Amino acid sequence: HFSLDEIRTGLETHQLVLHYQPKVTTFSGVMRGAEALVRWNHPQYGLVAPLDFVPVAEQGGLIDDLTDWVLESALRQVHAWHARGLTIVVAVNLSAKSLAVPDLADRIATMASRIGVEPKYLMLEITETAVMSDLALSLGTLARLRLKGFGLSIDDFGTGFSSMQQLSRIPFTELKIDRSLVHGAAEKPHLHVMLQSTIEMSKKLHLTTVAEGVENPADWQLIRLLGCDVGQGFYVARPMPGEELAGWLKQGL
Ligand code: G
Ligand code: G
Ligand code: NA
Ligand code: MN
Repeated sequence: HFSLDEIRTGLETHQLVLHYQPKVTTFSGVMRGAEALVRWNHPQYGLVAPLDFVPVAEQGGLIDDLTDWVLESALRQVHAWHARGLTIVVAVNLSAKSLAVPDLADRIATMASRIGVEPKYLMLEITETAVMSDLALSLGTLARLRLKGFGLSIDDFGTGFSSMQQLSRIPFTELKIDRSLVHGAAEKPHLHVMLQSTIEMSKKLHLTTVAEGVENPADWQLIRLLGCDVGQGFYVARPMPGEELAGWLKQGL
């Protein structure tokens, strides 16, 4: 595992990269957006997965610098896509630790305006567990982000224990159903039932519903049938470098 100093050096020497995974409308197959996923292009170990360094950055107080780098890069990328006529929304993952910093909403708004991206083209993904672990602390930041016009997505939904009542207090615009409820749902009745009721609840809360971890055509057909708005997963596309996305789009699903 990596030390905080190694990660800081990686960040400062421009070794981090973002890959983007398409989020596609189930109805028409049109790409709605893309989720930015950080990787560390390590000189010795090659592409290192976020789980091998993001938690260390969170523990060691480096997460705000890392998040700023991710936001800056993702906003520049979405600006470049827009300039080429590709009007999509970019999604960035926020950790619970970043939400606790009071000026986060202002920092993001300043950055987006400097780069020239309207708030509606940035979606912030926050896991259900991160939000619920300290709702009082996160709520202010989330409300400010929403007021400024950024999208808010509740990520990995279905792995935590939040109630519909709690959810309705947070100004989310999107709900992403965790892949543990999606993968294999076409063949497993218990998953099918949980997926269906989660989609129904999301619709009652007027949220855009996204299924993540769609890996095969049967699960893709099922989420369409159940009225899930958007799908994401290896069946649609793997995360890819930003420059490859336009080419992938041209090729079609
Ligand atoms: O891309 P991959 O499946 O390896 O991502 C694993 C986990 O790392 C996911 O839970 C994802 O949300 C998280 N992750 C990816 N990119 C970022 C990032 O830029 N910031 C934070 N905080 N988490 C990220
Ligand atoms: O927790 P989060 O939703 O941010 O996780 C995103 C991670 O899930 C990324 O690391 C991405 O590589 C991974 N991922 C994306 N699509 C699929 C899929 O269809 N199946 C599996 N198992 N993982 C996926
Ligand atoms: Na995510
Ligand atoms: Mn997820």
